[in-house]
This record gives sequence, structure tokens and C-alpha cells, in this order.
Amino acid sequence: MNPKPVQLLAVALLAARRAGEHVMANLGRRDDALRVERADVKHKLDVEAQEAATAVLRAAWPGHAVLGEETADAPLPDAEVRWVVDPIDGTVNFFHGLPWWCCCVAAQINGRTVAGAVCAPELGLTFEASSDSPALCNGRPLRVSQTDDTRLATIHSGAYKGEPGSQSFRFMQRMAEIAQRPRVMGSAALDICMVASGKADAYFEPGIYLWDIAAAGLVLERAGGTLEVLREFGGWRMAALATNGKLHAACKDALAPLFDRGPA
Ligand code: LIP
Repeated sequence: MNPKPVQLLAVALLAARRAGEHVMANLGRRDDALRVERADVKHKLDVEAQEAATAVLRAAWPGHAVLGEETADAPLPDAEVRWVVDPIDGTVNFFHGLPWWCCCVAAQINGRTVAGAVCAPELGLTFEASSDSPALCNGRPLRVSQTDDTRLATIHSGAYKGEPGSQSFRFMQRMAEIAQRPRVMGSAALDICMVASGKADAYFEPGIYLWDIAAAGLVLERAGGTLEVLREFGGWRMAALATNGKLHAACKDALAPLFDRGPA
């Protein structure tokens, strides 16, 4: 018998908070990178924060599988419950001293996300949701915006970290063309949580990973929004569209022709 979604949520929150506490206790190590790449940063605190979150998950349910960004290439045990961890979403922001980053922990049962926690400790924000409980931010209910015209919408996006000046920009340009204003903030999870909060209207990224969006995606859905994977590219990488629901079809229609020219 699997744990109930609200039980999984309680542990997801604890794990995300522990990861965030570890990072906050080491803010003086912002430049302690393992590798500074052309379009990404691999940070020692990513590894350590994932270890802090995983310790909580293992203590609760040793038999569950844990998929973490820092160990994504490792073989995953066969288990009905899979935890999905992004220890620092917005690592490049963190490395540069920008507080717009978060720690994400989601629980999936047979591939369906049933609990999610997004903890942004430098912003003082914790987002949470389960399939049996509402989307909350710091304990207060969330609701998506009612914006139904993209020309009045803020649409967030991001660039795939695989290479600089990537193919992502043609997708970002298209979103900018239909939006009131585009936004590129550097954390997919926080972008999606802003849509859930009604403070953004849509988010799209042509090459994003499951750990970036799983927890925030449930928060969005429980706040009345829609998360859709438009393409899957293997290796947990996908093109994902998150909206307030009212803008979903218009955003999807605007993006469709671009996919015919190949992935980001
Ligand atoms: C980041 C995402 C962001 C994307 C970056 C990167 P990370 O995740 O949150 O939306 O544009 O390329 O993938 O690497 O900081 O966990």
C-alpha cells in the first residue's frame, strides 16, 4: 500500500526545506562551483543539497526510487513511488547572487505526480500541493489569473542550457511576439509557481527537465492551471507549456509551426 498523497507531501516539504536550509547555511560559498560551463554552472551545493533532501526521503521510505538532477544518469530501482528532486532550480541565478532560485521535491506514483514542494528560501516562499490538497504558498491558497488574451499576458520562458544562443530563442521570440511582455527569469519551477499564483500567465520552455517542473507543475494544476508536455526528447528532457488554462490553446497554436523545424 503506497503512502497517501498528503503523507508524501509532508515529507516532500521537509526534504525541500532541508535542501534550502543547507544552501542558506552556505551562502558564502556561492562561487564554489564544480564546473562553470559556457551556458550552465555545476555547483557543489547542488550535490550537497540533493544529498540533504535524499537523506530525508530515504529515512522516510528506503524502498522508494529517487531521481535527482545531480544523479540522473544513475540507474533507477523499480519502485511504484519515485521522488523527483531538483536541489537548486536556478543554479546560474544562485551562482551570480540572484535570489530567484528554489529547491524542488515531487513524489510520483506510477509516473503521476501526486505531491510537490517548491521552497525558495532567499525569497521566503514555499509552494506546495498534493493531488488531495490545494495549492498553497506560505499556507495561503493560490489561483491562476483570468487573463484570456495573450496580448495582455506576461509569458515566461527560458533557454536550454545545452548550448549558448541555442535554438531556444526562436521559441522565446514567438512567445514574445504574442505576449504583452516576455519574461526570462532563470528558474522554470518559480516561473510555473508564478503562473499558479496568478502573477504570470504562461510559461514555455523548449528543452526543460522533469525535475525542473514536476513539483511546480502539480502546484499549477491544483491552482486551476494546465501543464502540458508538448514534446519528449528522452533523458527526462521535454518541451513544456504551463498556462492559466485560458491561454493554453493560443500559446500551443503559436508554438506548433516551430516544432516542425526540429527541437530546440
Ligand atoms: C534551469 C531552469 C531554467 C532553464 C535553465 C536551467 P537548473 O534549471 O530552471 O528554466 O532555462 O536552462 O535548466 O539547471 O538551474 O536546475
